[in-house]
Amino acid sequence: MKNILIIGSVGQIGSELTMELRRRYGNDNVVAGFRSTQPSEELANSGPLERVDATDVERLNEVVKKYNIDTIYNLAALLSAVAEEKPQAAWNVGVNGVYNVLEVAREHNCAVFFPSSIGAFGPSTPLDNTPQDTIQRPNTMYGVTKVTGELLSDYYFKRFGVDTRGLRYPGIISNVTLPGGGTTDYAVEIFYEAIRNKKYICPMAAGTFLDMMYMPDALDAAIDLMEADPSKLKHRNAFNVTAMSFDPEIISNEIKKHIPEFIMEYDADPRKKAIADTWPNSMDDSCAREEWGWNPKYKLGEMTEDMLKEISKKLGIGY
Ligand code: AKB
Repeated sequence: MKNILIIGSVGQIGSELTMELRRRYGNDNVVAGFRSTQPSEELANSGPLERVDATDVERLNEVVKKYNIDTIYNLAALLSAVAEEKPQAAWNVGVNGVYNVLEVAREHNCAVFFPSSIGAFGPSTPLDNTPQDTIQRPNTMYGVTKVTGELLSDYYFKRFGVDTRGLRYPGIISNVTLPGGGTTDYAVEIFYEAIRNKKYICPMAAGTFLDMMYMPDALDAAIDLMEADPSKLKHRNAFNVTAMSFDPEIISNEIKKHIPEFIMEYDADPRKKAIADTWPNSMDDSCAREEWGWNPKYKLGEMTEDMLKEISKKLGIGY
């Protein structure tokens, strides 16, 4: 029986991952950890809930002991654009927090999931078909914390035998919780604006290709990796995973297939452009496919259709 703790359960990935884990492992076996943002009623009423902060190691220890936790999904982090505004806070959560989680995991024999990112790459990384093992010299604080988290997680596996596993997530597209402060947020916002106003002012520069993934695939990826046969894993922290790569024009044209009157104009945010220009155009995720069977279900067409349908339902606005 798995006893799971999610740190960051009210965030973009955490809110949906917590509910999916509860569906799969039973509500009582999945503890939703939150820090300051109030959890949704669904999250609060469906299973155990605890205030936990990755930077507070004593509290972390207490909760892990109380619930006899054997697996921790550590999703606490500041996204890339916010991390550039608050680099000290980003380091505290993204490095000190990760270190605390690994120490607690070592002491209590827990497995740990670590979400790295395409942000772990940098300007000297090959941009196309970015290999699993390549140059990682990011020039953002977000990237620095992600590379550090990958290295620390691998170190704890090799040195102490902690079962650490991680993914380099691309931009995640979801119709449930909005992202906050990421570079790839435009790929979610565009759907809300297309339905509300039939128009979107895009903060991403024309021609910027980035890897993306629909949330159902992002959840499967995390859970499948944690369930994978350890004897098959040649890598651990962290696997390249992607489902699609597009630039703003491509996603706008896909939306136009459903909403022909939709128009997009550009007003590129130079801070986001500076970050996105150092990230891969498209990653090679063949190691994830070979080592634990990664195989995303949603490509651009299916994702767009589902996003429009679900957001239209949620907003009560037809298209
Ligand atoms: C961000 O844009 O910061 C994240 C990411 C790709 O890690 N969505």
